[in-house]
Amino acid sequence: MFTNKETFKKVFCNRLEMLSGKSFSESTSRDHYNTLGSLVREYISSNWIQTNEKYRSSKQKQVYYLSIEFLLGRLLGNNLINLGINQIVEEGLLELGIDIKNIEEAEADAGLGNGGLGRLAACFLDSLASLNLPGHGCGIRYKHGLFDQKIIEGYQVEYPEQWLRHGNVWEIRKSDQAAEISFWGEVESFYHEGKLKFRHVNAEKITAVPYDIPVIGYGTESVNTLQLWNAEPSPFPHNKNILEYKRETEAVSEFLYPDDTHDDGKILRLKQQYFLVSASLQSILRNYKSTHGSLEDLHNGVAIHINDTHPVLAVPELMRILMDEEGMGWYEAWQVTTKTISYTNHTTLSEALEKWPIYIFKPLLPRIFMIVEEINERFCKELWKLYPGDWNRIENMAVIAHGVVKMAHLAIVGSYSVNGVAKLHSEILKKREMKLFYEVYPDKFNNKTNGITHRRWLLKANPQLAALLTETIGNDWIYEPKSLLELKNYRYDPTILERLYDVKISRKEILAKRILAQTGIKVDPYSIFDVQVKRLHEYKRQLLNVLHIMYLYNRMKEDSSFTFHPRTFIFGAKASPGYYYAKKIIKLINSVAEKVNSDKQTSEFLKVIFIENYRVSIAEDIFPAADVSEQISTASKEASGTGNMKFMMNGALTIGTLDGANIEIKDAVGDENIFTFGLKAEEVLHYYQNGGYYSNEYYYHDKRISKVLEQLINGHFPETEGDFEAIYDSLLTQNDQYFVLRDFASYVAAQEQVNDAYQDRSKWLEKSLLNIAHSGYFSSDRTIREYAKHIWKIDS
Ligand code: 26V
Repeated sequence: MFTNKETFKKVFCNRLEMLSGKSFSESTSRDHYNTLGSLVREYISSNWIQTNEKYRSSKQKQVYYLSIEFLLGRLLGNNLINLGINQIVEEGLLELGIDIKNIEEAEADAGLGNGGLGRLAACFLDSLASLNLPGHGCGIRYKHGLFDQKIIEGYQVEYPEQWLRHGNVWEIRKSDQAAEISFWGEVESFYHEGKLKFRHVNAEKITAVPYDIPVIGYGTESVNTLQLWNAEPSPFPHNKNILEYKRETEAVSEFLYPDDTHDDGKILRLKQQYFLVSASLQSILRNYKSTHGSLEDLHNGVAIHINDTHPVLAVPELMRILMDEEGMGWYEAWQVTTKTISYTNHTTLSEALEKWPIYIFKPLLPRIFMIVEEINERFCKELWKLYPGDWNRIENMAVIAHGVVKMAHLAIVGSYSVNGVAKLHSEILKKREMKLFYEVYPDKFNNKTNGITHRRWLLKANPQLAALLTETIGNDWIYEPKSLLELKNYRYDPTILERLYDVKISRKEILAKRILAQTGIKVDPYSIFDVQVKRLHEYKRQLLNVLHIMYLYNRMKEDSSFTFHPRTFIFGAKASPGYYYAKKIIKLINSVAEKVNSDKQTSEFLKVIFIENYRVSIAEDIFPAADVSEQISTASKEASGTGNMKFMMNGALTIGTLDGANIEIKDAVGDENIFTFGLKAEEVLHYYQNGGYYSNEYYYHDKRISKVLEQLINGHFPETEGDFEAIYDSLLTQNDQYFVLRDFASYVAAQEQVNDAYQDRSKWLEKSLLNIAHSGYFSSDRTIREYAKHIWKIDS
């Protein structure tokens, strides 16, 4: 059906009528989207079946990537490109008078993630399939993804997201493969053939129903699977109120990451984690057993990867199944488990490290808790042998201590590989956060620097740049992104550099149009587009960016001869709904935007834009349009970052701290092609350990700082009624935990370098070209090859 335009058009029109029950002229973009989606799904269905057949018959080792988040975004455009049918489809539709862009816009983003961690999982799926590797995702089919953000009078307001409202063409419900998940109840012991055994009784059961989504690789025939679990009432409910039971059950897959400030929210989140793990393991083991029989050699046929600690209950759950259902003894089960499970850590922020209170964990998951207790006891005994008498150390390393279960400790003890996501982050894990564990298990620890799929973030998001690259260096880079290095040969070629400039301008025009439509503000595509898009968090220091803008504005007002190359500062950020302080920063960005954009004296030079509801689909219009990439976290805090790589690949220059993968970006492009500033990780960590930082000193000694800080509280922003006092206090009274004032002067200086560098157009373009040329290393294909070879031991 996709072999030529004529056949495609015919099939499309027939299917459209059949599916929508409308004539062509009555049909809408959504009808077109559903039609095209269903044709694509049908087109790949035999490959999907054959891939599964092949995996079964060859007994090839499979990887299962367990993740509480998969931030997929839209699938249609990517699937068409990966199948190599985008051109036929686009042209065919055009002949029917349909613009494919409108069809793509009809697809809702699958926003089943908060940010970096969830998007990484989505990039990994694309790379696994494109490298022909047998790797599958296991997740939760949340009814509502990450909230929709509206900005009302400068404040963030959240609305429930509704991606499934119009159905989902990509999923197939597999009710015959449902699994039962048990909560609450008690554990009963009994003897069987002379052995002490345990069983979970009086449990409340819920049903997990899988929805399969095909994961289509670029130019390959294999189609992998993302299996998302939906929580539904079991046909055999517990003896409780049926309505209450239904409501509680459905809540398990209703929302991504429910608020866990209260115990109710905590229970729900732990339920989600066990739900994902238990359903996925039942399915993985059922498949494995159907081809291999016994589970003794599970680790030779299956690798289970846990994306952060959220799925770490895979450790005790696998133990439970192997012992209680398969009859293995502890030792044998532990060998199999710890050879099967591997773990990635994504943050060292202590507030993000999961700890579950026993009073919540034990009643909800009584048998799992027993197993965790046993893991803890055996682990502590081992430690006692290694460090006799060192109570302090053992207490610090225990899986259960002071009334909580430490999920990161369980992950390290229960897995064979622990990796960080950038060189610096992995070193910090080994030398600081997980030092004690590194001493016991030096061989478990390794680094896998993150990556992004160049297919979505370059080939699809920036077809203008992709075409220029292919014309210049051929299309090898699509298959082997390291070939982008070829581009270096053109660094002094004025024709190529000017074409690169034209591409950038054309992408800035596209974004400018979107901004105009959304905000009514006209931005100049010839200004520098300086962009910070990411979750709003104090450590990411959007505040440093805004304070710098306030300073630029002040200087212009004080001194009319002070000018610079016009700059458009663009922000996109969602704050966690309960994160009071982060919401104040969003309000501040919007207040500054209002002031600056409405001032005729400055608005030729300075514009500030807050893009509402930042998400994957909008990101695809933002990265290609950026000149400057803001990666300004407090050094040591950003584990890796992946937005930094998306900007780089689209030719933006980074202004950043030596944090996360910024360091590796700098090593790749060279000092002249990046703007770094600020404290180093060592210095930050030294301050944390030894004190010695007094933010007041910076306030008193730097007039630029005192002026902007006073403006937060002196009525400079009318009608903000004390909104920014919390920011003022955190910087001064609470001594500025993220070193915003400490790095301010150095950030201003780096921004001046950016401005100066932009004046020399060909030099800037050369830097931009070199960033693109070196971005191949940051393709998730490289990352996935490393995971496949060194951790999972899988082949295509
Ligand atoms: C979670 C939370 C939750 C509670 C309060 C504060 C807080 C702060 C941070 C987080 C992040 C959790 C894990 C995460 O998303 N890490 C991100 O993973 C990306 C992919 O590896 C990486 O690029 C980012 O640097 C890292 O922050």
